[in-house]
Amino acid sequence: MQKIVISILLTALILTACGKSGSGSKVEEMDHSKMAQEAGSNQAENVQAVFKPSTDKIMPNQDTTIMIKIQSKDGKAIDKFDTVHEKQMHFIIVSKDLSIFNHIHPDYKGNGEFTVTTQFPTSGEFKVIADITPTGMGAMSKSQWISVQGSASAPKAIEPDATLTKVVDNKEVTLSFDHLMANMELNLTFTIKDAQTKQPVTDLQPYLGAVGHVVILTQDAENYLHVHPTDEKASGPDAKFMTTFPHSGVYKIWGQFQQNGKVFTVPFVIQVP
Ligand SMILES: [Cu+2]
Repeated sequence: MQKIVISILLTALILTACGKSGSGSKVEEMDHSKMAQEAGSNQAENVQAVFKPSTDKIMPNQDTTIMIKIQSKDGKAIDKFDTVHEKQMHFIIVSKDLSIFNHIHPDYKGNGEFTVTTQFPTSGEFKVIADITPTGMGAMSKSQWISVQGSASAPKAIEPDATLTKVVDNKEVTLSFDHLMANMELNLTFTIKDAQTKQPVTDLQPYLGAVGHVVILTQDAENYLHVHPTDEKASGPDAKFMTTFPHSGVYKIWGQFQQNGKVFTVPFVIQVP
């Protein structure tokens, strides 16, 4: 009898210890990074991207071709890329105040060279971000500021949203988190309803091979977060993703989803405590 009591007590003690320190998730994090190291999957430091616009005077609202060359630190072309979410490169363009967002897909020309033709809608500074997975080197992003000619209008302040419900293209989209903390893997869920009828939207179509695509940037556009869907095959009303915010601060999140053949983009600004 006494033995049983002791073992119950011990179990309780162990459970309490795990719960209290949150050491469970820390251990898990360590395991992940260890695994990544062992797989040699993060070689971002050894890879560079050269962004070459077709002109050094980029004008707003005019077709501009940008060549993106992916190479090693010593200038050797890197020429093999994994296809991730149906593409070998995802290319994100944002204005400095993050009010303008564009997500496009450059064509791979071989020999580490991609090209894309786009238009910048205004003057000012834009950040371009290439999201790639060179084969065997892991997922990474490379970015550069690009200047568009003309006098830019004053940047808008980036303020955290008071409410995480937005209406876009007649869809009411609510963003929620299981817990909102820096430096901890977390789940973010977009819940999508018809804005008029309030009925759950259940006929989302796959977009880039998943229920949706999410981009997250720090307020200064310097940090591009890795986000992945946790249930790729979902069709709504919930679209779930996983990410880790590297530090506290203000982040902008764009969720992109497809219904009836049309992609809609929902932006949110959040404060991570
Ligand atoms: Cu993409």
